[in-house]
Amino acid sequence: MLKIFSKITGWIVVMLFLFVLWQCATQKEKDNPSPVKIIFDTDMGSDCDDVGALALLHAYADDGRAEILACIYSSGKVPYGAGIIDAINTYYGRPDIPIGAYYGDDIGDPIDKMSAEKLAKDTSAFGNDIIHNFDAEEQTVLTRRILANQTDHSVTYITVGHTKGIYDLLVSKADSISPLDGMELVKRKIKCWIAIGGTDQNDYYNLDWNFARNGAGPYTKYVIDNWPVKAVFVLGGMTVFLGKCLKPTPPGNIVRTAYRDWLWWWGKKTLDDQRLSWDLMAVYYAIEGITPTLRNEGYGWMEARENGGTKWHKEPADSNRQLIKQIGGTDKILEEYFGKLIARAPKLEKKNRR
Ligand SMILES: [Ca+2]
Repeated sequence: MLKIFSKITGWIVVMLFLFVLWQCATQKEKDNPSPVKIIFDTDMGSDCDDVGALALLHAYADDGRAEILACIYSSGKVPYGAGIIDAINTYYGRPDIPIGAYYGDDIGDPIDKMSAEKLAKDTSAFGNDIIHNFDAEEQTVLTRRILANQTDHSVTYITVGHTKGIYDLLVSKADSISPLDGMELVKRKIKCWIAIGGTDQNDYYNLDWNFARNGAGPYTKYVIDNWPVKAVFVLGGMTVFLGKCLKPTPPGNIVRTAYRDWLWWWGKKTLDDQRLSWDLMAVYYAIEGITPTLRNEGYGWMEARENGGTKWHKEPADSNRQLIKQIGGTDKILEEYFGKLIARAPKLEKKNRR
């Protein structure tokens, strides 16, 4: 009897020891997270949630949880997106983050809904030295160079806009930057593509803004059909509203200015009227993975038509295609969480490009 008792006690002690070890390990990871290496590809200027998403990414970078390798503005129709990206990066004390842009004008929102030109040209207020897309490096030259210099399978590529940037990368040829063509470079260096786009509906083809509209359809189809590593489609943020959180921030805050200007354009609304948060969800998932506000819908595949939208299928399941959804009833939690992060003062001092 005594023998059995001491055996059970010994087992409990071992389990407790392992549990304490696990707790220490997860706490250590929490305290010293290795930053997620990010390329952030956006249709900045079309909607203020891109601004919120980049602000969120900077907040994670301030906490040591993200490293922003590059920002890409892959929608050229309103050619001042790169300027706003530079203004945001400068505000957060990271004016040297490389910015790439698409030089064409066949993709993207044709309407400047955020006074993008005015914001990008207001360099005395925001300190940016990129104004027009042509001031930024060509997008594929930049993505190829950034990827070539990273360790294998280490980069997370986020798209919160259209698919022209990631398409151009995928079809790029070997060159003086890398002997690998785009497909091989992606296979070698990118761990995952995380996108805001597509649908979880099984009964119709969704013509969503990022994947199907604004000239993106054919590029989306190619990328979705040929993307050689993991792709995660994130759906959510539709009823997560932000704007009020920015009211206490200083007037020189580009995030606040962009939300204010976009809301004013959208029917003379103010920060109190707020704006939804699609794009922030991709950044949130990229850095934090599955949290109590997100559900893993599992593997499947995204069907894309050239000009007919996308549709998610659960079968046959492809382990390189995954759908993540916001859990219902979590809007307020996310509003508070995102709101604190995007309104927080930058940890680095504002400085101009070296
Ligand atoms: Ca966007």
